[in-house]
Amino acid sequence: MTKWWQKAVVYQVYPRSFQDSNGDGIGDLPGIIQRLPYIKKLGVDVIWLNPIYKTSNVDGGYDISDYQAINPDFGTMTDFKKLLAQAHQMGLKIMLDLVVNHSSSEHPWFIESRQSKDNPHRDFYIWRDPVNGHEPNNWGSFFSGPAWTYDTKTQQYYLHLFAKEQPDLNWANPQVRQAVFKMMNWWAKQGIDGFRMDVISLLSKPDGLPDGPQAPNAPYGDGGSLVANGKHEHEYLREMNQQVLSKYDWITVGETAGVTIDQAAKYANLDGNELNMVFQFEHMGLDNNRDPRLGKWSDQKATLTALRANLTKWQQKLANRAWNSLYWNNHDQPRVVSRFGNDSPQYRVLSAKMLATMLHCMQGTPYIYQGEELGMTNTHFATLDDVVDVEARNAYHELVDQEKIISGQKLLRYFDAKSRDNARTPMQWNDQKNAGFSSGKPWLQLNANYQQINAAAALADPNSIFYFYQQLIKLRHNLAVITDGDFQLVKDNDQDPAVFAYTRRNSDQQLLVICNFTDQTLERDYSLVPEAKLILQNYQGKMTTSLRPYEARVYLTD
Ligand code: TEU
Ligand code: CA
Repeated sequence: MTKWWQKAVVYQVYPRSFQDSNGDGIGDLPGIIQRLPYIKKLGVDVIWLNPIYKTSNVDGGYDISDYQAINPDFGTMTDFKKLLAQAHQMGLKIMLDLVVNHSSSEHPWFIESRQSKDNPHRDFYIWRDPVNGHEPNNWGSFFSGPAWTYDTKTQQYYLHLFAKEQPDLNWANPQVRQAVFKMMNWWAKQGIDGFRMDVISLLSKPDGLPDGPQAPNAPYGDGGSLVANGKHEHEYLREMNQQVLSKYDWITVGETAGVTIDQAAKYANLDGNELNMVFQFEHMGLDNNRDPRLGKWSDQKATLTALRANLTKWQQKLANRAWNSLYWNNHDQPRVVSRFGNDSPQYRVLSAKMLATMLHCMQGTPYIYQGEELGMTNTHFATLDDVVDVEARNAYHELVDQEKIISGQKLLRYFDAKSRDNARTPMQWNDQKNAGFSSGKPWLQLNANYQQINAAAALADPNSIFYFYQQLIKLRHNLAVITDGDFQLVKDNDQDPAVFAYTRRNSDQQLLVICNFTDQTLERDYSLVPEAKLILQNYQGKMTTSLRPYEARVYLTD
């Protein structure tokens, strides 16, 4: 039986960058309330809000100092309740971000924990003695530098897989798990509709915390690959499911860096005793640098062949075992039209629609990141001063200043392609002052193209990317085959370097999806049956026999 969240489409809001209501340059909850009609108009079912909790804001709110309080920059609990009530009234559900692999170092638990070795909260976190005067192992943090910080007060190191202000919680401690489950049940009582779970695959750390694999000349070893999908991971999630999730008709999605198909099949198993679905990351790593020391920092382009092979694998190998999530973008990823499409004025709209078609006709629950429905593009970082995000700034410090692996100029060009700030530039509402985002100075520089690319222009243009997404969402709601059909590549398409063509089929419908990933006009023959109806295309006017640049077509046979 189809679950409601299998037919749903989610819209992701990054509150800091969505809509400022009081001129302080920071997006806020009243701003989101103002924009609910816009989100409703798009036709989505669920809104996912990035963290809205009290935070020291070292990592965009992913360093939480009180899980049950609202970040005052964003408003108050009253504002949140108003947002929830208004969204519900409009038929929109709200899912929150659950960040419980780590807390902020300003969380009272950690403030207590670092006081003394026998503090009742000591074991809420992961403390170790120095080894030969050094860190307990070779792990590097995902945000550069070592994953350990020495605390002079108690002369031990604490573990932080992310920034040093984000100490990892010790999930092996049942008190930690109970405290988290209690907090989740409290949010359930407030009436929320689900959680997106931050780096949930990293909860269970390996016994003995051994060194990780270390690339030649790399400053640190890779702890992440040892931690991901650890020994007790599924035990913890099943416990969470029993004590919290099973009680509510929620939508839950785990952010699971390093997840394989077989692991995903466990996290998102159809028995429903863990999560509904996970975000896998393989397609987000296809354009990584070949030098492992540079990781994601690159201006490399993924080939269609690699992208298709990857997405096809996830479509087919998860079918009837678990449920996929579908995404091109989020607050950590560069803008899809710049990354996998073509953001030149000539092809931006066409290629954004093509990419949307490719993703939204697949099986899974699609996620749209704010501004994706406008075809917002990557931005440009002229100097390091323009770069705000902790991941990029720390990387610059380590790779340019300390290790001298790359020049500053080169790394800035890689930031243009990959920095998380690309996703976080303020939402472009109109061509007025600060794009209608704020009457004050925005916390992060706007993308310079807001006069051309903005919501007001999109809403006034019947052929805009916005209305194209609206059509795709309607299609999903109306055509069962998009939810339940099987997925097959068109014959020999796996060899095609330029076109992605697949079918979706159930017992009474067939969908044929054809996407030209290039700026070339191409000749292809997919031997269409005469009954096939063209139900969606990204060009207006007369059909041609050849595929035009970035052309996308969807045919239905029933
Ligand atoms: O991101 C997890 C994660 O795997 C990051 O390494 C992320 O993929 C990376 O920044 C992309 O280069 C989650 C959140 O989505 C992210 O915003 C947080 O910074 C991070 O966890 C820590 O909470
Ligand atoms: Ca504000």
